[in-house]
Amino acid sequence: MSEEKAPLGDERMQTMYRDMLRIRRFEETAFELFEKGEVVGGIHVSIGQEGCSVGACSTLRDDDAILTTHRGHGHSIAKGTRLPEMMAELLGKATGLCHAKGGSMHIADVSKGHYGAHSIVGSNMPMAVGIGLAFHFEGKGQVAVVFFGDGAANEGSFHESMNLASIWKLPVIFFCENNHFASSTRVQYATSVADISARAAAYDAPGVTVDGMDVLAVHEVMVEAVDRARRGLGPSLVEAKTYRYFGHSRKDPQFGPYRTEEEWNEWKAKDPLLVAERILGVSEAQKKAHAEAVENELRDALAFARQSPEPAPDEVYEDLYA
Ligand SMILES: Cc1ncc(C[n+]2csc(CCOP(=O)(O)OP(=O)(O)O)c2C)c(N)n1
Repeated sequence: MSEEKAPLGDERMQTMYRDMLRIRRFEETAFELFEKGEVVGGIHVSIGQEGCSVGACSTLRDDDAILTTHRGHGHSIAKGTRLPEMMAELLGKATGLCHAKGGSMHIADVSKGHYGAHSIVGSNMPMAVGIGLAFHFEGKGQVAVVFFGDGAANEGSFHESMNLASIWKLPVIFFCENNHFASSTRVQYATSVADISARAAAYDAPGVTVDGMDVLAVHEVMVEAVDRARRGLGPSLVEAKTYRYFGHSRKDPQFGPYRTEEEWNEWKAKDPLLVAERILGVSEAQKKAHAEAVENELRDALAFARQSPEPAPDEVYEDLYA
C-alpha cells in the first residue's frame, strides 16, 4: 500500500534505509561480541524489527522523546544515538553513554531525547505519560513515543498509562512492536484480542495495526499519530506486526521449541531491509555505498570502544540516585 503513496524525498529515504542497515549491522556485531564474551551483561537484539524503529523515529523531531525496552538498540540508533558511545556502553567502558552503568539493556541518551531503555517489562509506559504531561505544560508541541512488546501490552501499566494519557489528552504515542512472542509465549496464547490496536477503543484513542516489516507504512501511520499528538488531541496506539529473527536472548534457541523454521523463513522473505530496498528505491550502487559507509562507521565505533578505558573503581557510586 505504501508503494502507491507519494514517496518522501530521495535523501530522506536513503537515510531511512541506511539507518536500518546501521541497526542490523550494529546488532549483528554486538551479538558476535557477546558470544565471544566481549559484551558484558545480557543482550536482546531486534534484528527483523528495523522497519518499526526507523519508520517510527523518522517522524520525530530532535526534541521529541522516546522510551524503549530491553530490546532497544534499534530505537536508540534510529533516534540519533551515536554508535561509538553506544558500543562503548556495551563493552563496559568509561566512555559509554551511561559510563558502563547501563549496558545493553539500560542505555539512555537524554541529549538525543532518549529517556532510557527500561528492562522491567511495561515500566516505561507510566514514565512516558509523565514526560507527556511535562510536554503538555511546556506547550512546545513535543511528543513522547514509548516502545513496548506484545507481552508488555498485557501488563497493568499499559492500561493505566493509556487511560491517563487519554483523559489528560497527552502527546504520547504507544508503539507496540508485536513480534509475536513474549520470551517463548506466543501472542495468541496470552492476549485477548487478535489485534492489540483494538485495545485503544477502551481508552477512546485511535488504534491502528500496521505492517512492521514495511518502513514506509510505519512512517505513514506515525505521521498521523504524531500530528494528532502535537495538536493536543491526545494519545494513539500503533501496533506494528513484526518478527524477531533471533531468540529472545542468548539462552533461547533460534527456532524453537515455540516456533518452526518454516515460520521463520516466511517472515525472513519479508525482511524489512529487502522491502525497504524496493519501496524506497535503493539502487545496487546505493546499496554498495551504504554498506561500505556502515562498515566504516562500525569499525570506527568498535575501535573507539576497544581503546576506551575501563571505568575507575572509585566512580562506582557516581551518577546513582537512591
Ligand atoms: C515485569 C517483568 N516481568 C518479566 C520480565 C522478564 N522478561 C524480560 S523480557 C520478557 C518478554 C517481554 O516480551 P515483550 O513485551 O513481547 O517484548 P519482546 O521481548 O518480544 O521485545 C520477559 C517476560 C521482566 N523483565 N519484567
